[in-house]
Amino acid sequence: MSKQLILALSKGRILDETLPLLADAGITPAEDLGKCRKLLFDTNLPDVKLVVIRATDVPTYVQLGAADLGIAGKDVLLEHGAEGLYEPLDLEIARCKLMTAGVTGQQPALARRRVATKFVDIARRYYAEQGIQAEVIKLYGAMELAPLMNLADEIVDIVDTGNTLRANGMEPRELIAHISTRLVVNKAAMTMKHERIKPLLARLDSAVKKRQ
Ligand code: PRT
Ligand code: MG
Repeated sequence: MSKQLILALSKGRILDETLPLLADAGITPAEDLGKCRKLLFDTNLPDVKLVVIRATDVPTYVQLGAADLGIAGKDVLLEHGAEGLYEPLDLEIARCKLMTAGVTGQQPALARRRVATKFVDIARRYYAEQGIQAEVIKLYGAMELAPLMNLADEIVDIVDTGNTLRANGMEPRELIAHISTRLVVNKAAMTMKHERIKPLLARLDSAVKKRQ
């Protein structure tokens, strides 16, 4: 096993909140992550490298050991299943809620409900637990559009301020889960590279605690 630790970061809004947290933990990329098209970066720590990838790919990289550690939203981890991963740390960034939502004032369909989402596994589990029959429709973006276009009766999506829903004539309905960003660790790496991973976890843990 390589002596380096690879930490996989989620691109996008999580990255924007991750970099200041890493800086608080004393971890800084050797180059500006935004500036170039590179995806693999050295850091100020000789044994830590960063890889910047699509959020939904982070659990896969860590699960299969291509990265030792990863930073990903709980929504992504819930949808992925995240077997073969430890989740030792809540980084408490990019907080939001996974919710059902529908057209404002409209009653949810009583019989079979059509639900548009990119979180198909989460949605199937949720509606099954509620004893609601649901036909889950996979979309890759702009879930808010689906009820307006009569593609679906309801959506399952991430809500923060609720502005996106309101702007599209929709309202939040049920809370499925509170979401925040988590640190995940490959199970084999946690054992084989424990001496290296332990101090990194400690750095991140104290950076999170310092903010509270
Ligand atoms: O581009 P891609 O399809 O990969 O996903 P994306 O564009 O949703 O990714 P990105 O970069 O936005 O980051 C997604 C991750 O950030 C999620 O997995 C969450 O863990 C976390 N997060 C935190 C959020 C939000 N807050 C958030 N508000 N992800 C998305 N949103 C979106 C939401 O989808 C909706 O469109 O913001 C809108 C809702 O915000 P409000 O404030 O209008 O309610
Ligand atoms: Mg995006």
